[in-house]
Amino acid sequence: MLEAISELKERAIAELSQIKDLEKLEAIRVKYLGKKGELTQILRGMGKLSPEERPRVGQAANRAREELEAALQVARRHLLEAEKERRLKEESLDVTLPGRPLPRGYRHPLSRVLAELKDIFVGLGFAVAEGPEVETDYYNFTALNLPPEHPARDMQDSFYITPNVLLRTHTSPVQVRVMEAMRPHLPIRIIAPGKVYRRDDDATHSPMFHQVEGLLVDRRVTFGDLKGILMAFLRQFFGSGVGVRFRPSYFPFTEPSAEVDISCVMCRGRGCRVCKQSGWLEILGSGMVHPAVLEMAGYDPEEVSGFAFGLGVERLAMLKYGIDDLRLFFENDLRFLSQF
Ligand code: 2NL
Repeated sequence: MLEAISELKERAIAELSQIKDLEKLEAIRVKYLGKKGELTQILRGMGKLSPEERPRVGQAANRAREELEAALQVARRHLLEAEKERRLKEESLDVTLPGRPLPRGYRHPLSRVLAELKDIFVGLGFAVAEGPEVETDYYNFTALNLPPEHPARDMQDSFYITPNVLLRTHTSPVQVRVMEAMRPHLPIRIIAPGKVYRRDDDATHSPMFHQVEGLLVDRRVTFGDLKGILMAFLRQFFGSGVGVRFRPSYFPFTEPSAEVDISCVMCRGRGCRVCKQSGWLEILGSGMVHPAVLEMAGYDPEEVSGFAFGLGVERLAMLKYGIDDLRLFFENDLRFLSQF
């Protein structure tokens, strides 16, 4: 019987050394140590043994059980270890692989032009000022010397929230607010970029568009200063060869006033559809700040003077990139936007 135990143990260990997976291991455990396993059968047969033999066989059987259990344990650990190694190898990440590229984004053409305008004017010594898009009629009209009967004040032309509150129709109110806030500090040298709103909607007009206004207030500011700054700006934005002309004009908030034309960027002044055969493009409005505007903001027009100008960002972007329909800016069609 002792031989049978010893033989059984050798056989079980030999079988264990061959196995490749945990199911096989379990099968071996059941086959030898299970309720109906071979070793269990042997123990059951011990009743037939003599009292002298019984303890020795019992001890041998128990030791065989312990050894087998230990061998099973070792084999199980090896199998688990091998399985882990295999998975580590199979599931390993190659961190040196290049990442999946994200689709490239694009700057909106209006954002690009706006950024370029800011860069140029900051380079000329101007600070960037912002303010509310919902304004009182005082800041939007009255403080800018816009008379009560002016058409821009009409509900037909502007978006009113209440009789005294509306969406700003230009960024001038920002400049009025800065003048008030800075007084008596001089000079004031700012641009006011941002959204403005007017009741217009067709191929060349959008109810929301972007404006950049500029303002310089100091002692002894002249029309020559205005001309110098605008020439420097236009040459940087359109190129040093651009032709520029100043035409007398009228705005309620400037006196004298001038509109500024550049030589047509499409035909270089020869005459085309864009410039309506004139060779010139109207690009901005400007003038010396009206004394009444300075006075309402708390400045003595005998002591200080200033110039101001205003331009439309969409129009500049259309000329710079040869865009012929204003609505493209607001439709968010990627076929258009991905070109910038
Ligand atoms: C245009 C004309 C202009 C101004 C805007 C201004 C602002 C203050 C005082 C005086 Cl606070 N003037 N702004 C002056 C002249 C022209 O804009 O055609 N814009 C698109």
